[in-house]
Amino acid sequence: MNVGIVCYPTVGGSGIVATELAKALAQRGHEVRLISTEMPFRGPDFQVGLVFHPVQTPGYPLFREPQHLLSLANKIVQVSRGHHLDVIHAHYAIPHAAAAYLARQILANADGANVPRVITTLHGTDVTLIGSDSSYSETAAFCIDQSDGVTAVSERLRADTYQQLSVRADIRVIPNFLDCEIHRRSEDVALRARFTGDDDAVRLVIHVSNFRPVKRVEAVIDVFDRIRRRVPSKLLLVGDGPDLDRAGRRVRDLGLTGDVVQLGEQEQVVPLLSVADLFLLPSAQESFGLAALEAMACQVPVVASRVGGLPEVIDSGVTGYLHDPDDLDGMASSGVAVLTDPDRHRAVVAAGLTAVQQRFCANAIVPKYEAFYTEVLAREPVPAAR
Ligand code: GMT
Repeated sequence: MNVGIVCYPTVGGSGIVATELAKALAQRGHEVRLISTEMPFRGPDFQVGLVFHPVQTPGYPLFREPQHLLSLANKIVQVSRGHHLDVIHAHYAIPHAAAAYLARQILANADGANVPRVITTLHGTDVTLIGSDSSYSETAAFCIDQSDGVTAVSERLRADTYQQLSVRADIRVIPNFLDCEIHRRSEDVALRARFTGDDDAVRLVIHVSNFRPVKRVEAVIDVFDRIRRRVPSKLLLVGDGPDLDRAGRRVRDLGLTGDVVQLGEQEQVVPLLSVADLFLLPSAQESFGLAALEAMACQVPVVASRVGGLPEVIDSGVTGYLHDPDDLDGMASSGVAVLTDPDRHRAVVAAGLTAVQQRFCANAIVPKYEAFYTEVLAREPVPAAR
């Protein structure tokens, strides 16, 4: 199949999932075209069957804002014409579903036959935060409905989409996934010693995110503060984003500078997760929580908020721990319990790893996307407007 995958290149789960899907589809013999403004974060090295098409958006003195939607739609049309795309798979509705819709209209009007089908994957904030904002809700709902197929990364996001947008499309749930060959614990003793100061008693707590407000990084620091009063520990902060400064301020205010290591944006998270003992994710919202899944795959127990799709990823008390977002004491208690009881730590880690291997590895999920493409291609296309 010829598949065009449209995604954001920036750090964020939707771009990572789209890129992993592109790599996996190419490995399985499909011709895949990755369409984005730049090579996505964790983008592929050279791989047969996978080509990157950058989107350029020229400025003009008259424009106060870049016309990205138009240049993206234009690029999709060109790639589709040049390479006979069967499917345009838009990851994150805004504005990718709109660009894909516009491209399909152009192709249908100009070329008639061989018009690719548009599939949109909803990732979370494209519905729950941005999509449902009254500045975008009408266009977001329209473009989602105009897709030939729609998927969501969790049951919760599917339900939220119907609740928050006037969408009628039949939404298929296909959960996120990992390349489980890559996401596996491989502990580097020297790296761990760098963070623990070679003190075996010190536990390593980690948080990986894009430091947006929805991640509640101050809550990460507050939970860590409660933990380190009871267990000697250090906190590794991995990532960058608008709230990194707030996190730094909170660290200073609480006098934790010596116990918190800021590692900035890191493309390779597996080595860091592999030395960690506990992952904190007290987000306000997570449609899925890919970061939690990555931690579980690397045998790190997760303490997270009971929000969005996280209960579909973490079975609280079995494969990790979920608490109400404001229950920072509860999160700290679960963290302390798992850090101070080696049997409990081993059991949670083993159950988490089994859950990942049974439900969330690429070999279980990528065929679901392939089957969905086939199903959508067999359906009547959404008629093009004239
Ligand atoms: O964190 C964000 O706001 C960005 C967004 C993204 O596109 O990366 O994350 C969402 O998509 C991920 C991949 O499907 C999910 O794992 C995240 O849970 C989801 N984030 C939120 O819902 C806040």
